[in-house]
Amino acid sequence: MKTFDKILLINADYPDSHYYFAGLPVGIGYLSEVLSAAEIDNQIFDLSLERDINKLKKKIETYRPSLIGYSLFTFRHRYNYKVMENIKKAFPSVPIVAGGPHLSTLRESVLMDCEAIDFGVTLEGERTLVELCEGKEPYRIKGLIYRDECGKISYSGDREFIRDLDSIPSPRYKKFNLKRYPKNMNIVTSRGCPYSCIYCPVKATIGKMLRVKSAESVVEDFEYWNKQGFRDFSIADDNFTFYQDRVYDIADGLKQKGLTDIRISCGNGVRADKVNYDLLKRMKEVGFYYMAFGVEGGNDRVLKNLKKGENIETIRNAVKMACDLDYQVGLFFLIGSPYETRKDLDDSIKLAQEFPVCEASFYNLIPFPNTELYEWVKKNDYFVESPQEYLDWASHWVNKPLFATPEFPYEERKKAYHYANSLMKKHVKKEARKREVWLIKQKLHDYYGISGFLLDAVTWAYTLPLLQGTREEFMAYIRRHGQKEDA
Ligand code: B12
Ligand code: SF4
Repeated sequence: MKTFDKILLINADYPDSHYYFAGLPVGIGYLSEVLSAAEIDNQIFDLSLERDINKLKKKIETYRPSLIGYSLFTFRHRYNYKVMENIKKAFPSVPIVAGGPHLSTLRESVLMDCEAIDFGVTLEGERTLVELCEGKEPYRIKGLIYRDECGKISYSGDREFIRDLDSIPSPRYKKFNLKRYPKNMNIVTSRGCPYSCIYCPVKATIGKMLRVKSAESVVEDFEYWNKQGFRDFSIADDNFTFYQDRVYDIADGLKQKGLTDIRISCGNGVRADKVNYDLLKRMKEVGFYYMAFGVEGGNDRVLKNLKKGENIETIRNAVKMACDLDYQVGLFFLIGSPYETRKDLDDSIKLAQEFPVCEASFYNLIPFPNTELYEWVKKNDYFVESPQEYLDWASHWVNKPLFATPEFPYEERKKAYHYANSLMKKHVKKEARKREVWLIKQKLHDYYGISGFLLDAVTWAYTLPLLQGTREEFMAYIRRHGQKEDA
C-alpha cells in the first residue's frame, strides 16, 4: 500500500521576469518518469505556462492528488511560497513536498519560512520522492526535510548521488502537452561539476561529483526526440565536454544513427580547457553550431581570485578555435569579482572585442549561500542588498549590484554594467544578425523542405528588407514570423 498514490507535480512560475515561461523543466520530467516507472500515478501542472492560480486549484479539485510536488528555483521563491500557502488554505489535507535548486541551497530554512511546505527534498529528487510515496518513515528517507510530530523541522541527511545515470529513465514528457512548448529540446547528459569556482551554486544544488550518462544513452535521447520531430537541441550540462572521449562517442553515435539533420547548441557554456580544435571540429561536423564560454574575467589575476582553474591564454585559444571553425560563439563575463577593479573590467571588454562573437554578456555577480563568494562578502561586510531580499529577485538581467568593494564601488559597478553591455551590443551586432538570418534559414528549410541554392535565394529574399533595419525591428520581425510558423 502506497502512502501517496496520486502526485501532482507543479513547475513554479516566475512572474515579471525575463524567465517567464522557461521551457520544459528537465527535473520535473525526470521525476514524472520515475514515478510512472514505480507505478505511481502522476500529472503535471506548469504554472509558468498557465499563469493562473485558479486554474491550478481547478486542476487539484478534479485530479484530487494525495501529494503535491512543487519545484523551486531560489529566484521568485516568495511568490511561489504565496502560491503554496494559497493551495494549502484551499486544500489543507493535501501535503506539499517541495524540491529543486532552492531546497538544496537553503534547506531547512525553506520550511521555516513557508509553513505550507510539509516536506523538502534536497539534491536529486528521484529516489527520495519515490520512497516518500511508498510510505517509508520520513526519518529513514535520506535527502528529506520533514516536520516531526512536535512540528520540529528535521533533516535526515544528504542522499548518495545516483552514480549510474543510465539507471534512471530519461524524461519523455508524456504527461506534458508538448505542443505548448518551444520546439527546442533541453538535453542534460550529466550532473554535477568537480570545479571550485567560488561563486557557483552547482555544488550545493546538484553536487560536486560529476556523473555522466553513457554516450549510447545520450544518442538514444537524441534519436527518440528526432523521431518525435525535434531538430533543435540545447545541451544544458554544466560540464558537457569534461570527458572528451564520451563526446567523440556521442558524435560517432549520432552519425551512425543517421541523425544528420539536427542542430545542437551548448548555450549553458563549456569550459575552455575542456575543448580542443579536433573535438570542436568533430562536434561541428555532427550538428553543434553554438558554443558559449563562461569566461568570467579578462585577466589571470581575476580568474585566480574566482578559482576558475583556467588562464586567459587557454580561454583565448578556445574562443579563437571556435570562431575559426565558424561556430556561433557566446561569451559570458562577471562584473565585480573579488578584488576586481574597473581597470580589470577593461581587460574583459578588450578580450571580448578580439573575437567575432554573436553574444557577449556582462553579469553582476550573485552571491548564493553556501558558496565561498557569499562567505567572503559576508566576512568583509560588503553587502549593499540584504541576501534575504535579493535572493528573491536577483537575476543576471537586473543591474543592481548586490555587493560592492573599495576597489570597485557601487556606482561604478552600475555604470560598468551598462557601459559593458552597451558596447557589446554594438560589438556583436554583425554576428548576431548573421545568426538570426541563419536561424530563419534553418526554419525555412524545416518548414518548406528546400535546400541548396533555392534555400539561399529564399532566405535572401525573406531577410533582405530587414538588413537595413535596426536590431529591434529585426527581432520584432522574427517574433512575428515565429508566431505565424507556430500557429
Ligand atoms: C537549464 C537551467 C536553466 C534554464 C531552465 C530551463 C527549465 N525549464 O528547467 C533557464 C535558462 C531558464 C535557467 C534560468 C535561470 N537559472 Co538556471 N539552471 C539551469 C541548469 C543549467 C540545469 C537545470 C537542469 O535542468 N538540471 C537537470 C535536472 C535533472 O536537475 P534539477 O532541475 O535540479 O532537478 C532535480 C532536483 O533539483 C530535484 N527537484 C527539482 N524539482 C523538484 C520538485 C520536487 C517536488 C522534488 C521532490 C524534487 C525536485 O529533482 C530533480 C531530479 O533529480 C542549472 C544548473 C544545474 N546543474 O542545476 C541552472 C541553475 C539551476 N540555474 C540557476 C539560476 C541562478 C538561474 C537564474 C536565476 C539565472 C539568472 N541568474 O538570471 C534563472 C532563473 C530562472 C528561474 N526559472 O528561476 C542556479 C540556481 C540557483 C538556485 N539556488 O536557485 C543554477 C544552479 C545555475 C548556477 N550555476 O547558478 N536555468
Ligand atoms: S566550471 Fe562552471 S559549473 Fe563548474 S564550478 Fe565552475 S562555474 Fe560552476
